[in-house]
Amino acid sequence: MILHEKIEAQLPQWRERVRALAKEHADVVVDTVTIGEVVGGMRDIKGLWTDISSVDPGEGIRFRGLSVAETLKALPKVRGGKMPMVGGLYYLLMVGDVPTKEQALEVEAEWAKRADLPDYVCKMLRAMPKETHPMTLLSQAVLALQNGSVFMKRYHEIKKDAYWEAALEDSLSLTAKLPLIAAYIYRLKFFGETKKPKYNPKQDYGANFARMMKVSDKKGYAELARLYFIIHSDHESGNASAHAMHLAGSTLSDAFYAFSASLNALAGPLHGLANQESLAWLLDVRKKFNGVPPRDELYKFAWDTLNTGHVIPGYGHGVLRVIDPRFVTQLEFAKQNFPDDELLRLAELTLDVVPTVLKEQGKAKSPAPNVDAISGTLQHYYGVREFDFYTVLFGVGRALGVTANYVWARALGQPIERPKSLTTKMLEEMVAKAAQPV
Ligand code: CMX
Repeated sequence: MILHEKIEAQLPQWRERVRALAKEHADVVVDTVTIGEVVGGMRDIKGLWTDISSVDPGEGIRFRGLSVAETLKALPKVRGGKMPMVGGLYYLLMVGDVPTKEQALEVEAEWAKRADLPDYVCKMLRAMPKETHPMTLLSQAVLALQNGSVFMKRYHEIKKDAYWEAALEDSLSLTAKLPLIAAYIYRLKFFGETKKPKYNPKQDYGANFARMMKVSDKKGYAELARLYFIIHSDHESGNASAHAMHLAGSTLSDAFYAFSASLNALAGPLHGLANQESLAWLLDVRKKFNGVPPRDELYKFAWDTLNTGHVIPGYGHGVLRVIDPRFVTQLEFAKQNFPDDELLRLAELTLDVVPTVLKEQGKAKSPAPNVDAISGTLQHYYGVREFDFYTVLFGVGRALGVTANYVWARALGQPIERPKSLTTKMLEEMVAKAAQPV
């Protein structure tokens, strides 16, 4: 398998680099930690290590060194498509190089081989109460697949050096099944359909997903699916879903256990849920004004949101200090494909008004839009209007990045994660000590 071959070829060199860091430079100081950071959710503490992606506050995400725009330009496309094949992105994340079209197609073919959903998983999903949240169903389905884990089966036979191979096997099977699981959940939950969708090996990941979702007679949902999965794949290691996967995986839980943990973190309103909140805010505006309001009315509406103690969803970011390039790419996609859509015009007006309002309020460190400010608008246009499903879409994309991290963490022998905790009293003693004259 191409990913196996390409990763294996790089391992001696990577392992030597890691050995040198761990053995010869272990005492070099990376960061100092303040009490503010400890009580502030460990924000900004440099304590994780990954080569899959990195986020620069002034620039945004880079996948293996490539910005979003560079990634979309460099990766191979299907014939007639403008958005890259998701298989090419997975190759880039796993291997670190831009693939040729043939290499991207090899990953796509590998997924097609593994894209089947056991009947018992569908049966389990059907047995769940109707009101179960789609994210619960997704996490359950992933966990239900755990009994097929190659890592779990081989664990006692293989040496540490070979863990990554079993991890890769599981990651490929998991990512291959996710579009089927997500589409099955969508059709079951919102339309009562129980028939299992079929993956077509002649279509790529994005086209398969779009067809299985059966959402739209408008052309272009396959292109949006490709774009959506690619830009949501990774955002370095410290975000909650990536970190949850890494932490669970560090105990040598297999990829199914670890990704279910990742999804459970993604399901929270402070993480994966903001895209639906953002669309809901835009729809509220549209309802109140019966369309796109004049600028001054929107300005007032935004202030009203802040004055009632709420945040304006889709704006601000924990790390980024510029417009999120993932927002920019989605806005360009929308302008190219449906420039006259009313909700898009409203999202554009919001882009003009909300940063001004947030700057005037003076609290948010960044008044710029993030990825979530427009992703719901795009799904809405193509007919995916069931808000509860949006985090599932995020989860399918996120699997690509977190499994690449998981495979490399095993390949480089990253240990079980175990930061040290302190009690409140210990922190207070540190404060008292720091206040004493020297
Ligand atoms: N609307 C109103 N107030 C905002 C705001 C927004 N969009 N963004 C930040 N603020 C406020 C914060 O609530 C905070 O207020 P308090 O001091 O009263 O607690 C203050 O500005 C400072 O916040 P910050 O340091 O700039 O931002 P944080 O790192 O604390 O939070 C985030 C980041 C994303 C949670 C925040 O900007 C927010 O709530 N945005 C709206 C929700 C959203 O879009 N979330 C999706 C983020 C995308 C992602 O994580 O991928």
